[in-house]
Amino acid sequence: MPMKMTFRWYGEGNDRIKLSDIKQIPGVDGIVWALHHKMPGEVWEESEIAEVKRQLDEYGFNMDVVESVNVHDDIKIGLPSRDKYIENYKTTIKNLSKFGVKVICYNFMPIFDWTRSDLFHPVGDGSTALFYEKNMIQEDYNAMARYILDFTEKYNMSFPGWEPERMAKLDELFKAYEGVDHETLWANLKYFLEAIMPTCRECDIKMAIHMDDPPWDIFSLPRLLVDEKSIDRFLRMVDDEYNCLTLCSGSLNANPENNVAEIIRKHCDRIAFAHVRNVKHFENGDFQEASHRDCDGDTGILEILKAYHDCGFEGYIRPDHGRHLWGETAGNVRPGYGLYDRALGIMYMLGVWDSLERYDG
Ligand SMILES: [Mn+2]
Repeated sequence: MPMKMTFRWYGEGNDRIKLSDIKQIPGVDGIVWALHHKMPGEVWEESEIAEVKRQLDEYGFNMDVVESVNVHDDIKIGLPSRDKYIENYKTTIKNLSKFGVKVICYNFMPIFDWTRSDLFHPVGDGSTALFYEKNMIQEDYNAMARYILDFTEKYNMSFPGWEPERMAKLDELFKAYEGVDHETLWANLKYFLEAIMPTCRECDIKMAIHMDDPPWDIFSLPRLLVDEKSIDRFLRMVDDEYNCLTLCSGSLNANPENNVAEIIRKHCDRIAFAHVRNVKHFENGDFQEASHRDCDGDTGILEILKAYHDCGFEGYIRPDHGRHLWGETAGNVRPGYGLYDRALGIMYMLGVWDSLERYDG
């Protein structure tokens, strides 16, 4: 069984890319999907899942991977109301299992999901890509939230983890997280996972936590999944085959100290889902996302693919973000999620993989 190539799609009416376009990318078997209208904590109903299944069936795509079922803030903060939301999460897991879902990607980042300071930064060849300017993301969380929310409002687009309903209450949220330090957050993550592991086993669904992006604390909020040591701790903390990783090479390698290929070799059996992305570092700590070609960034894409291949990786894989190309621009493309560069990324990854299969035993 080889690795399984997938492509992230935001759903009918929410993504300009059509399933019929994705169908023309060689090697894609599955769509990484979600019910993006759902707020964290809500139960995903069978009828809603069935509707997506109907759409994917038409093109012969599987729906094995969901990204994301977001975790309610009360679970991360550790409020008494968390048990109610954990019950809802279990119901969602059970409903998803009825449609053959195998992996749930999620994250445990307080308040903010992925964070960037420029969504359309020039790459230098006429294309643009996501950019992180370290100095801009220090103190003023409102300024950064404003930048992202202005964008989503202007282009009538919502980003997972950046729900306007949640962002409107930003000061309140920061207050609620007061006192939640690294150790509290670890304990709350453990509580959540131990509560849902029996359901995951019963439903044969792996929970695959996404790395924190970027992999360091921002705005004094603790972040946990940031390097090899924290990944070791996470896997040991709940040592269960259903407690897995979404190993995101781009997120981890935003810190140049992280050797992604080494982490893959160490924990391949617990990686349920691989995000492959290339990042270019700047000396002052800024970083920019790059094409998947190894030499276009510093992440070591060839080493990463070789590590997966050597380990006999059979999990799900997808190109993570891409640059915006060939007319893709603010207003007609989801930042990081255009069609073209992700399709090029797939062809690069499959090219490397096919060569490894043939010439590298
Ligand atoms: Mn990722």
